Amino acid sequence: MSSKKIAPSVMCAPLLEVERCLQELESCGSDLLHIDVMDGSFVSNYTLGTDFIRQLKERAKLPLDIHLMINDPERKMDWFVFGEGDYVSVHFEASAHLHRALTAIRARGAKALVAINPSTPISSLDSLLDDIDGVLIMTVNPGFAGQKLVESTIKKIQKLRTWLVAEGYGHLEIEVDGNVSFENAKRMSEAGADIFVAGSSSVFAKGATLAENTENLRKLIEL
Ligand code: S6P
Ligand code: MG
Repeated sequence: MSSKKIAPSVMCAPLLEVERCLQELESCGSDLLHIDVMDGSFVSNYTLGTDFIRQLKERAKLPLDIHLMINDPERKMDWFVFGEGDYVSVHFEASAHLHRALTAIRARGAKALVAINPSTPISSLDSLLDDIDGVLIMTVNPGFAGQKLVESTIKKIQKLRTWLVAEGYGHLEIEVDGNVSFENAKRMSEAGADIFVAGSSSVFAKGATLAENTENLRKLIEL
């Protein structure tokens, strides 16, 4: 079985049809549900919130992959419902006390990931490697769906994978988020990405069903 995971981005679903989308995503082989949380401060947008996540957690069969694009996440971890087997990412750029946030995530049995923006160097992760289960590489600047890939991030994925292996942390997962399109996904996979956030440029692309798009994406990321 493949270790590559597809994480459809729920903010890209037609929000009044989330229930139908969930059923389709669950039956067509998605691995995680990517939930974008934006606070209007760390990024210039608002998206899915605490009540939505609570209800989703009760209903969803797949693990959640909560991407917190919020300032000072270490003060807010109790606001969010998650647990064993879920993934939670906090941004390096958004916290002065990252270890507190990471410890709180792991204490609840979830996987703790650090997210880094396209301009944040991978050396920022140096003192975090023992405290994380993976790294979320933003391949666009966070805030919106439908953006164009920041091309230099492909090399960054490869550099991160090489560095993690050299440091003895090759088991950490690399997640990519932003314009993970049918054109870009294969290169991201070859560079060493494990988890693929699938939004408007793949799973939710117009003209085909969620199942057809997921199958196409799966073929591209399997190496
Ligand atoms: C962006 C957010 C992402 C988007 C995803 C959309 O700030 O973190 O998770 O939902 O990137 O996918 P696409 O294919 O429209 O870029
Ligand atoms: Mg995201």
